[in-house]
Formats: sequence, structure tokens, C-alpha cells
Amino acid sequence: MKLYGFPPAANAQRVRVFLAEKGIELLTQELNVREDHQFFEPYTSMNPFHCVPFLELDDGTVIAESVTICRYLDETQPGPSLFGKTPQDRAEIDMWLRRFELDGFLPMLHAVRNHVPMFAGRVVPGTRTDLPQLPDLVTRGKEMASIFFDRVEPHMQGRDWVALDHFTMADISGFFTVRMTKALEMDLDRWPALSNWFTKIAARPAFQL
Ligand SMILES: N[C@@H](CCC(=O)N[C@@H](CS)C(=O)NCC(=O)O)C(=O)O
Repeated sequence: MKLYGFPPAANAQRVRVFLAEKGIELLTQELNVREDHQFFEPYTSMNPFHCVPFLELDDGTVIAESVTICRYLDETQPGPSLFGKTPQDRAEIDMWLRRFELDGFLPMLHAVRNHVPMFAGRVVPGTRTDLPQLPDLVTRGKEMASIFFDRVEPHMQGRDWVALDHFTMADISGFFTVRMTKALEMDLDRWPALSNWFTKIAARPAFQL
């Protein structure tokens, strides 16, 4: 089994943090997506979505999608689950994972891709394109993320973790969503409970990226 990633890439970092939290060691290979190595063979055939991370199993099966990789490793490797033990725990964690991914991460991802100069010509992940960076998508992404954080803030008041009463995968994905406020110059102090949680998560040894 081998994990392909790129140290500065947020989605690859998400898996790295998960591995560190679980104490799992894997064979890894760096794929420099800034130098377009994902478009060369054998990688373009291994993951035709041209993104890291992806996990190559011993029988050649390739699993992409950071949360899917983490879920697979959670189920197949030893150690306490970060995805929940009971159906109810799994449902609560998955609910928060999807909220952070769909309502937070996605609009912010498009805002970042349309804002940061490095992503010119790369506004769609895994694609080289003539589509221009659109400032309106930056504005709208930040507005959508703000609405999402306004909803999360009351939930986080008086809580230590995003889901359940202990650290889970929802805290990992939540961290990478909230961290994008930095690239978008959003003031996290607007959401004090979320900000306190973020500071605490960022201090964990596994998050020293
Ligand atoms: N939904 C995918 C997204 C993967 C993704 O966007 N990876 C980025 C790095 S964070 C990438 O490899 N981009 C390459 C490119 O845009 O060409 C996941 O969660 O793994």
C-alpha cells in the first residue's frame, strides 16, 4: 500500500494529520502537483481526476478523495476510530463532515482558487484551463463561508469538539476548512468559539505541518 501526496497540498495534509493522530505509518511518495506531475504516467492513469492524495492498494486498486482514504484506513488499521463506533456516532460525525465540506470547504476552495495568483489557470482542481479567475466567486465564497460560520458558532459555544465529546475526523476536516480564512484574509475573531477551537486544534502535535 502506498500513499501519494504533496506536502503543501491541503487535502494531502488532511490525510497526513489523520495518520499522525491514529499513529499509522505508511509508505508514501511525493507527487509535485505544482509541477504538474499528476498529468504524467503512471499517475494520470492511477488518478484521472489528477489530484492528490490517492492511495494505491496492494492489488493495484486506487482510492482517491482524502476523507474516503481516511475512512478506509480507519476501518482497516488498528486504533480507536475517528469516524465513530456506533451508528449514531458515525451519523453525527458524518453530518458535521458533510457540513464542513459542502457548506464551508467548497465555497472557500473556489474563493481561494479564484483569488490566489498561484491558482491562475488552475481554478478547477486537477485541470489546466483558460477559465479566468473571477473576483465575484471570491466575494461569494467568503459570503457563503460567513453564513456557514454564523451557523457553526452557536454550536461550538461551550463545546470542545465539532462532533461528539472527543476528537474525531470532523475536527480534522473542520480545521482545514477554517484554516482557509487565512488565505482569504477573513477575520476569524468574528466567531470567537470557532476561533478558540481552531487555536486548540492547531496546537495538537499532529497538526504541526
Ligand atoms: N476532493 C479531493 C480534492 C483533491 C484536491 O483538490 N487536491 C489538490 C491539492 S489540495 C490537487 O491535487 N490539485 C492538483 C491540481 O489542481 O492540479 C480530496 O478531498 O482529496
